Amino acid sequence: MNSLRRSAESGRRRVLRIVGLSAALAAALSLTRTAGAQPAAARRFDLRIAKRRVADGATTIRVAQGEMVELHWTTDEPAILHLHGYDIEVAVEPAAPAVMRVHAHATGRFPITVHAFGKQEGKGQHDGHREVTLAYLEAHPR
Ligand SMILES: [Cu+2]
Repeated sequence: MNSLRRSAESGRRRVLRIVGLSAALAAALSLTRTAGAQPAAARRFDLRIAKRRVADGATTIRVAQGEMVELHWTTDEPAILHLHGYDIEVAVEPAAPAVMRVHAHATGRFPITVHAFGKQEGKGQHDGHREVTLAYLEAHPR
């Protein structure tokens, strides 16, 4: 009877130890992830702007919440690109492709607009210029 109780006790302790271990492991994993020592493989999307729109038609980029996403932009004309919501702005030129790197932590549908075609610098966003929506980033809940 006594030994039975003791083995039940040690079994419970073992379970506790395993739970503690996996918690530590999870903490270590999330630490390396936030430290960026080993960046999670990003999902890459290639987008080509031609004649002031996204060529090849794919204008909705669907990802899952929490994914690392890379939008690789090429263009036939200088442009300032703005991903709304995440508020990421990049300048892209024919000779200089641009990458938007997004950790899709927030769900929703976010427009990617051009602030200025033909300009290399985009100071003063939403400065009265009409924005052209090129595409949407959709981050879906897991
Ligand atoms: Cu904008």
